[in-house]
Amino acid sequence: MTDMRTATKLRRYAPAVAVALSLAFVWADTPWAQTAQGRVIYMAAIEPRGGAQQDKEPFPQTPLPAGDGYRKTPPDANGRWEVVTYQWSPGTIVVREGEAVTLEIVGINGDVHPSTIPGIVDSFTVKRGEVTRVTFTAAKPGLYPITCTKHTPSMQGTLVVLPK
Ligand SMILES: [Cu+2]
Repeated sequence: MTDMRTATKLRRYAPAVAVALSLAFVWADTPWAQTAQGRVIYMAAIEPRGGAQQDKEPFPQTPLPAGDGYRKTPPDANGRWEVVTYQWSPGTIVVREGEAVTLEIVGINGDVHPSTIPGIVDSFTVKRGEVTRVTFTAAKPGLYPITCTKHTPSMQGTLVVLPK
């Protein structure tokens, strides 16, 4: 009889339990539930841009270094030329050995940035209009490049891990 009653109760509460479980999963998926760990360092993928009128400032013929990190466009129909570069902002970040760190990186310019911090984080991707959180504990002091493998060579920052 006890088993029967338990089974009836389970059947009665099953829908409520299902709703509670699905709400819990929805909540876990919302950005404000994804708590950052340790110290949060805010970064952005940016694309500083400059340009000039050909008649005032001639288009520099010297090519920029190869790689998608630099782009120079010759004068358009109105005589305006432009130059851009992709970068991390800030370019240098400093943490302490043993510190738990979260990089919260927003994509501002460029559709996608496939990236790595060799020896610290194998790979992560920053997308425009989204925030990517990269969490790690800096185990060993040293200098580590923060590299976007698409926008070479300019989109490379430095992670400085200070000894304790
Ligand atoms: Cu990039």
